[in-house]
Amino acid sequence: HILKLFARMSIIPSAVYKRPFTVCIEGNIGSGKTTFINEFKQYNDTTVLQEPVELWRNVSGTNLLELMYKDPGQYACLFQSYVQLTMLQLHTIETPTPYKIMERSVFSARCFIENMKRTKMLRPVESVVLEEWYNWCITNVKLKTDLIIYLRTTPEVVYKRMRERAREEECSVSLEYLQQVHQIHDDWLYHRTLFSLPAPVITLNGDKSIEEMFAEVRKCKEGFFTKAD
Ligand code: DGT
Repeated sequence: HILKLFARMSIIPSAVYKRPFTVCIEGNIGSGKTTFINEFKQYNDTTVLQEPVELWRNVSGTNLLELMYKDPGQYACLFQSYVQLTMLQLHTIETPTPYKIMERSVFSARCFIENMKRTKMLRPVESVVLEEWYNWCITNVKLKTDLIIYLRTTPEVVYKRMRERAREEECSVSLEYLQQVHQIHDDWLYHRTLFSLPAPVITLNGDKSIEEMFAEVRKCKEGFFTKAD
C-alpha cells in the first residue's frame, strides 16, 4: 500500500538518507497543512510525505475514514490503530533527500486518541491498548523529528474551510469537534502543558491567506532548516 502511494507521489529512492532533517507539519483539520507542504515539492532536496488519507479511505476496498465518522463506537479504535501504523510507516521510510517534510505524525494521532478518550468515543480498554502501542513505538522505533511547524488556527476559520472543501466523509464534523481538536493541539504545541514535545516548535498563523502562508513557507525553507546528516 505505502509503496503504491509513494509511486503516485513520484518518490524514487535513488540515494537514501537514513537520517534526513525531518519536519512535521501539525494543526487542526483544515488548517492548511496540505497547502503548506505542497509548496515544498519544488525543492529537489526535500521529500514531501503527505498524510496517507487515501490509504484510510481504501483499506482493501473499505473506507475506514468514513466508517470512523459514521459509526465511531464501532470503528474509532480500529481507525486509530491504522492511522498509527501508516504514520509509523512514513516516519521510518528511507528517503532520497537530506530533508523530509511530513504532514502530521504519530505524535498528533495521539491528540485524536486523547479527544476520543475525553468524549468517551473509545472504551477505556481501547484507549489503554492504543496508548500502550504508542508508548512502545516512541520508545523503540526511531522516530527522529527535528522540527514541528504548528499551523495555529481559529476553530471557526477551519470549520468554514472544511465546509467549503466539502470532503464527503467530513459532512458530520461539527464546530464543537474542531474546537475540541484545536484545544488539544493548542495545549500540546502552544501552551505546552499536555504531552511532551518530540522537537522544537515553530508556530505560524494558519488563519492567514494562502499567499501569506506561502511567504511564511519561503521563510521556513530559507531560515528554519539546518544541515542534515
Ligand atoms: P489540511 O491540509 O490542514 O486541511 O489537513 P486535512 O484536514 O486534509 O488533514 P487532517 O490530518 O487534519 O485530517 C484529514 C482527515 O482525517 C480529517 O477528517 C481528520 C482525520 N484524521 C486525521 N488524523 C486522525 C486521527 O489520528 N484520528 C482521527 N479520528 N481522525 C484523524
